[in-house]
Amino acid sequence: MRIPSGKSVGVWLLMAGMAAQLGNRQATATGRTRAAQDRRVVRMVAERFSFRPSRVRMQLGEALELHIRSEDTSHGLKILGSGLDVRVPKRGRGEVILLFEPAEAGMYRFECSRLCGAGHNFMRGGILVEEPSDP
Ligand SMILES: [Cu+2]
Repeated sequence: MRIPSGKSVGVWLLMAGMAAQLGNRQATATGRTRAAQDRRVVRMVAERFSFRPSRVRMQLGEALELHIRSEDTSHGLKILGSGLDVRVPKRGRGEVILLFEPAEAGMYRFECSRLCGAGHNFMRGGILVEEPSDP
């Protein structure tokens, strides 16, 4: 398996109130401009011992905005080979938003990076980055 290198990524932690503000701002925007990069928003739930969804697909050239929250204790999400590793706050403490802009197509595996219990090693998934079908 080829491990692609992730590039140009930003991570920021938002508490619930700030996340709502971001949501409002997006809701009042009148569509994206031509120059803006396509952004795919995926909401993910971490709960012992899985991520839902555990598989995400995106196209090269898109930015993936992953909103992750926990339904129990704190978890982590680490995208292997990308240098990205975020802490997912425990239930009720908001969500973490991770921006992933891969430089290459391929399968990016991710896993929980905070020891969360007996099934911790099963908390895994993958982001499939596909070449656009019509370049
Ligand atoms: Cu874990």
